Amino acid sequence: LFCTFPPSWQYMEDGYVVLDGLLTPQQCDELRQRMSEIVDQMDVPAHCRTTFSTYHDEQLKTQGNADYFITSGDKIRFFFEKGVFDDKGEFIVPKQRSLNKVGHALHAFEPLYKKVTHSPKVQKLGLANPVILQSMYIFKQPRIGGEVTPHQDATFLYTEPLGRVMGLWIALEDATVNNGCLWFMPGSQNSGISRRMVRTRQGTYPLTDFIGREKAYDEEKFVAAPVKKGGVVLIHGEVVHRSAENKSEDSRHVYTFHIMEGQDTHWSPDNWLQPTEELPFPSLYT
Ligand code: AKG
Repeated sequence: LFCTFPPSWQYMEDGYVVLDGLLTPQQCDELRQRMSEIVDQMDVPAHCRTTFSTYHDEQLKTQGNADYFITSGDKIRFFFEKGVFDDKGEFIVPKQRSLNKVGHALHAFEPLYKKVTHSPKVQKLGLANPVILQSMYIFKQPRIGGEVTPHQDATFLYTEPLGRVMGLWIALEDATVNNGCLWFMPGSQNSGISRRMVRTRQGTYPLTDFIGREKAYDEEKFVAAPVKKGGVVLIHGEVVHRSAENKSEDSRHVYTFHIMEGQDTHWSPDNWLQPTEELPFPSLYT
């Protein structure tokens, strides 16, 4: 992936780079404020409300979960932390503290998010035919924000050739070692991918499966990437990264989205995420 905006040698060398000041603190606060309104108004999905007293109910709930996820590419949907509902589907934590993430089309349907995604600074990345694949708001809630195990984004967003996907991960609050910042294995973007998530045959459950396995990575090879509020991490699609649980009292909100260089790139029809009539992958330049 060729870029002119970032100090690209570091991105090429390490597979990621942290850049300060993509957004002003005020822009970060506006995005957070808007998300707080979205959460206030959210409809909790039915499968989260289903009580599972029998094996059959549990199956239905699992399938509901899978359907809700796989059709979320062109919608704004809600994904929760574990243990935030009681067995009747009522919140046992404050609603605003219950979510793991919101995804995957904030960039298309929420004007403030759309504006940031297509902002001049992002357009200066210098890609030929960039398209936006997906977007997420990740909360990493105080005390209950779950860990994200080591992975490569190309596991979920596979292209041929590889090397055409970049994540932008924008800190809307300071992301620190304490509240669950990202950790990277520098240089790990150069060895291909170890695992792919693929759609299974239509009409069968589960809806997705993995080909291959994540490797066992040496903990010591990961380097923390703290980011100041308003800063961004550019993430190569094949760099191995993770984030720890958030056991602190501070949240760690981020807005993140993925761009693909669409020129001479084949988007895999086996990926969970597919462009739809409702939302073809929009060009970064529109
Ligand atoms: C991803 O979305 O690929 C991440 O690794 C995000 C992890 C996080 O925000 O903690």
